[in-house]
Amino acid sequence: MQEWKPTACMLCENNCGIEAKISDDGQSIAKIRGDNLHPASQGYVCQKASRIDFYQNGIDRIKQPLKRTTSGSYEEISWDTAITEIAEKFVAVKNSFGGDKVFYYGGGGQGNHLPASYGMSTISALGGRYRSNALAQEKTGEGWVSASMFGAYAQRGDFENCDVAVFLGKNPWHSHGLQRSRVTLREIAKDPKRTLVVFDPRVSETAEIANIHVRVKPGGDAWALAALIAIMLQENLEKSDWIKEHVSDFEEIRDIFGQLNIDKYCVWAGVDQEQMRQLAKVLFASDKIAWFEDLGVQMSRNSTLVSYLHRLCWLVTGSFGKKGSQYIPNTMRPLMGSNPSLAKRSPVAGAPLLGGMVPCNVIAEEILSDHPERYRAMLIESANPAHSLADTKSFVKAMAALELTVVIDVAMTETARNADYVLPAKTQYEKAEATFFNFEHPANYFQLRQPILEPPSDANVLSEAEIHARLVEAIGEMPAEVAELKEIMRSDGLLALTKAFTQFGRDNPMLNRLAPVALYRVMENILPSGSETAATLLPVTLFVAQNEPACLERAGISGHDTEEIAVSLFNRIIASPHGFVYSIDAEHSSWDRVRTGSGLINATIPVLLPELHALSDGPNELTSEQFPFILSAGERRPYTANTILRGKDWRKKDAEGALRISPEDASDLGLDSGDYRILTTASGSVSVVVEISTRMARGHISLPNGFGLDSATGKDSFKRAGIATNELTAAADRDFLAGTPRHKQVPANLSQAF
Ligand SMILES: Nc1nc2c(c(=O)[nH]1)N[C@H]1C(S)=C(S)[C@@H](COP(=O)(O)OP(=O)(O)OC[C@H]3O[C@@H](n4cnc5c(=O)[nH]c(N)nc54)[C@H](O)[C@@H]3O)O[C@H]1N2
Ligand SMILES: Nc1nc2c(c(=O)[nH]1)N[C@H]1C(S)=C(S)[C@@H](COP(=O)(O)OP(=O)(O)OC[C@H]3O[C@@H](n4cnc5c(=O)[nH]c(N)nc54)[C@H](O)[C@@H]3O)O[C@H]1N2
Ligand code: SF4
Ligand SMILES: [Mo]
Repeated sequence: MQEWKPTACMLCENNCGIEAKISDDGQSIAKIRGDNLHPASQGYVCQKASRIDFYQNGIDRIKQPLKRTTSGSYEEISWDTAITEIAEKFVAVKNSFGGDKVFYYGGGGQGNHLPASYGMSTISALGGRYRSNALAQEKTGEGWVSASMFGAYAQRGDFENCDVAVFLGKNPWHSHGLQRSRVTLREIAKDPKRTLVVFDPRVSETAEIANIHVRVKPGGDAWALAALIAIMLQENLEKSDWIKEHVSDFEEIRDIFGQLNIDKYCVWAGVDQEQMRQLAKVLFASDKIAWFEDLGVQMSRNSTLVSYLHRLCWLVTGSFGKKGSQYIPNTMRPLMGSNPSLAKRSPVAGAPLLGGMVPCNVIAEEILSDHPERYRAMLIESANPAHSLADTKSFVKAMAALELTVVIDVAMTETARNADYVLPAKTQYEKAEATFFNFEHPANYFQLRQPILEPPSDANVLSEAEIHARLVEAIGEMPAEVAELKEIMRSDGLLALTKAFTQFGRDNPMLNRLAPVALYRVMENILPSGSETAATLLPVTLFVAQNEPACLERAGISGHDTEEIAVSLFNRIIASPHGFVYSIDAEHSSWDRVRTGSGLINATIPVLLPELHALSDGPNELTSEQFPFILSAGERRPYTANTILRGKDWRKKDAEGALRISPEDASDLGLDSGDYRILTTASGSVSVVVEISTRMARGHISLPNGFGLDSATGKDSFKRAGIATNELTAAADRDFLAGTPRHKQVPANLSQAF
């Protein structure tokens, strides 16, 4: 067995640092342990980390470039043929319809964000404008609300130091999202001076240990939060001095909530009014409250409005910009744009491009129209939208309607199986990789993982950096400056290159747009072997050096000018395979990142006020005689990891992904665990295995996320494990503004298996 090598787990956004031992044949990851030297995870891992060889040696791994034949099967082609044909076909689409008709989807999963920058180079070379990824089916509403109130993406809470932790539709025991999640949750729950609060219709693993579990009705969060705010304002339980100092336009909010009928709202939310009043007192008594919203409210009724009400809770309780509360971290790259304007729209549906992204739920609809501005080609990378987006059937149909679809992935996914070309990428353990999910505060970290394995000898695979560099060259757009920059790097080093790159970029904006592929070509064979895919980080370090030099300096990264600081940071990244702290915030840093002009937080978002008023009409009934259940289509469980791990052997339990149902409902229907039933929604019908679970409330049923993948068993035969939830969902069932899907409340029916 070889020695331990530092890397990271890529099965969820935490990206815990791990150390891996490679088998003697150099082909597989044989042993895993938490990496004590990782600055954020500090040795922590959950039960899934040990499963990552099911990714590295996944059953559906692709090893050669593939082209779809007229019969629908795939033939292996050479890289030269693939690159030449794909470039020609993209250019033909550009010439016939315009480069903005080439759509980019994906670019990064839970553990890899470098491909997106390389992919955007290909799109920029074609003149593309429209893009999207999974964020535009979960976090764009939250991002836009944050941008409207804070002028920045304000999302994170300081759970380590809080006295009260509030989770809205979030089950961090399994889904994580905060570092060392289970350790932190246990510490809060056990400390009599601290309070763990969970809003969830289910007794989730987090709710189970919570001190206050608000068992809201599915989709009832808007009424629950509105009632909570109203209680605090009507009973003078708000932090009024803090509000005066930090918030603008709060009086309008006070008026709205001053008149709100708390009794009715609690009934509509399905919550106990006494419990809400007790919670209001707990919040008023605390000065350190950390909050986290996730899919339970973001893929839910009133999703964007709930993100707003959630942030109003921060204001009423004074939960921002101080220890133990909400903060804005100094990230390497902002995950989402922070422009609250609704002016930019998608070309066919006219949907606002929140965070610059087309809402996932409108993509297929736009392609399947006869509108002259519809997209004509798509490049899909590190994503599986034919499985992960609402209404699989429409997405597959949309792919077929395009002139060209190209998928870049490590596995033959459900999406790849519908593409014209499939390009095989190196895995995240065969190239240097990183994520921009670095959200810690006050000390923030970054980890560039070096490759720990060679690709299998029969695999003809490339990194995304190399694939896109070749595509941009074949399109004929590789910037001419590359040769000269390479010479400068060779003769005078990285600092000279950085200065020349900045200077050349001023004269040629295209060099900036294509910087990732250009710098990759400049630095290949010069950067330490294996690190070359990190080239795209140079402009990122310039960005951070420009914007946050004081935070870098506190972490010991400094220089005489921006380029020197950037180079110092870049060198540290390359030399720190365990990850390192690159930024330390001051007490005021979050406030410095509030970009509203006045420095105050905006309490009102005019577009959402009609929605807020409309709550007084009460909720629409979600169920009916035809569909008496509310299905949550996609819950995180111990052995789910989006669609990163394929097949079922990696799961230690729940291999089929059972439908969970309450004992009361099961008894009404005469059901036992292990029985099969037909589950029907307005979009489809599937056969499910049932598990009776005391976690579920009456009327609420739940399926896990990431099941229903079709793994190859032969050339054209597949085996499916579990339910592909998006065969049951509808793209039109979405938020009025962000377009985010309402997967947590799909009306459904259960009937006898035939
Ligand atoms: N094990 C595992 N971890 C993961 C992932 C994975 O696939 N597997 N995926 C990662 C990804 S991409 C993401 S985005 C995160 C998501 O992380 P979470 O959002 O925590 O995951 P979910 O289990 O989908 O939903 C959280 C909770 O919402 C509750 N819920 C359902 N309906 C409602 C409602 O109407 N109101 C409220 N308040 N709650 C409701 C559910 O009962 C559930 O407990 O997890 C990440 N981590
Ligand atoms: N009904 C329903 N639908 C959902 C959800 C739900 O709860 N319910 N959850 C949603 C959420 S929150 C999310 S985030 C999405 C996730 O869905 P997607 O964004 O589609 O992503 P993943 O399932 O994480 O798949 C990642 C893909 O990247 C590939 N990959 C892995 N490593 C590499 C690499 O190094 N290079 C390349 N090129 N590819 C690589 C994997 O093989 C896989 O195909 O699903 C969403 N869909
Ligand atoms: S799946 Fe577990 S070990 Fe892996 S990154 Fe997430 S929390 Fe860490
Ligand atoms: Mo997600």
